[in-house]
Amino acid sequence: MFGECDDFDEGRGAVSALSRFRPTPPAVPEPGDDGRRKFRTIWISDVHLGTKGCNAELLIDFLDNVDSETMYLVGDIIDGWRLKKKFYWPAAHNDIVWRILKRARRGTRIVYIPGNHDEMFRQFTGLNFGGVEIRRAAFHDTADGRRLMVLHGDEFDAVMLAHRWLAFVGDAAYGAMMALNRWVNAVRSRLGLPYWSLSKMAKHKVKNAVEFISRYEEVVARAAAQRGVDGVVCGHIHTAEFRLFDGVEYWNDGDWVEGCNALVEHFDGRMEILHWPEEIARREAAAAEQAASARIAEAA
Ligand SMILES: [Mn+2]
Repeated sequence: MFGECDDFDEGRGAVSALSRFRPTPPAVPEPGDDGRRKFRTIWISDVHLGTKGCNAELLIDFLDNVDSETMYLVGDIIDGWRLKKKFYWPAAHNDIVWRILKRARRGTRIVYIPGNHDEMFRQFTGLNFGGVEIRRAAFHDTADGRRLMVLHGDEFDAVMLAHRWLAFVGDAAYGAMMALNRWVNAVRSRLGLPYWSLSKMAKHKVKNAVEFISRYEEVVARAAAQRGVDGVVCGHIHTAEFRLFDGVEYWNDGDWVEGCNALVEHFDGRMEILHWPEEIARREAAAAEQAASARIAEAA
């Protein structure tokens, strides 16, 4: 399917290409859907299928352990930019698409709001593929009557101006810069030149990244306030967060590249950000405890 990306850009034939798409059965079979934690709503975004960065195994574990009436895919689910440059599509990525479509067939309402990395799907806004509704943005009414605007969040890039990439300065890039810093200064010292701190510059940039995120959250919340809603749900900056700006709720559902987070709404309207690696650790600890008490009961 994704080898046909050029067809997508052509527009023509793309709709039929997408409607013909059937993922092959999953490499990792899906367990039964009983015993899953049930939520009213789940939001996930920034999965970046088609890249090595995607934590597909963790996302499969998440999908196999939770269920909801409605699920929002808040953009950057498939990384079309990267796929066009280099085709990368392991079995686990297919398993995720299969699970999402299966969920739609089981009756979960699935709303897909493409982001900037999967913007090739934006041309299908208003259409429905296998029970997946494609929207540019959505309004979600919570169980306790709050109205939330749901969008990917790249809409604000123009307002945020330059240095967008700074928000993505990762540990690996930082570490590489530190190594480079050591090398540059070893050379400089041999040449009799004074120490020059690349790391200081880097730290300044990281501080800028923190400021960027904070400013972004405020810009998005203010835009939501102008639309007269109670809050906003977005993704895009790979930073799961809840903040209140003059009573307007800002929720970011995080990502599945670094944080592995999801945003959920409980049946009473209460919302929660789940950090899935922590949920797995908790589940494994509970299982170990249960196994231990079973052994004690057996011994008694
Ligand atoms: Mn994005």
